[in-house]
Amino acid sequence: MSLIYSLDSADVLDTDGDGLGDTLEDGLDGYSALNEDSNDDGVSDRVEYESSQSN
Ligand SMILES: [Ca+2]
Ligand SMILES: [Ca+2]
Repeated sequence: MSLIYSLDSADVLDTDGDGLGDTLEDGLDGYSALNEDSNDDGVSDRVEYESSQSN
């Protein structure tokens, strides 16, 4: 599984600026590539995503 959220690559678009690439967010349930806090709970998508991956 390839996790592409680094902005080091010029190929990664991040429209909402949360640090997760558009392609990654488009492929995940509950994440919007146009909203840095897709579920509006005050925690950015990147923080939630990294938390969900840290096992
Ligand atoms: Ca994003
Ligand atoms: Ca959130």
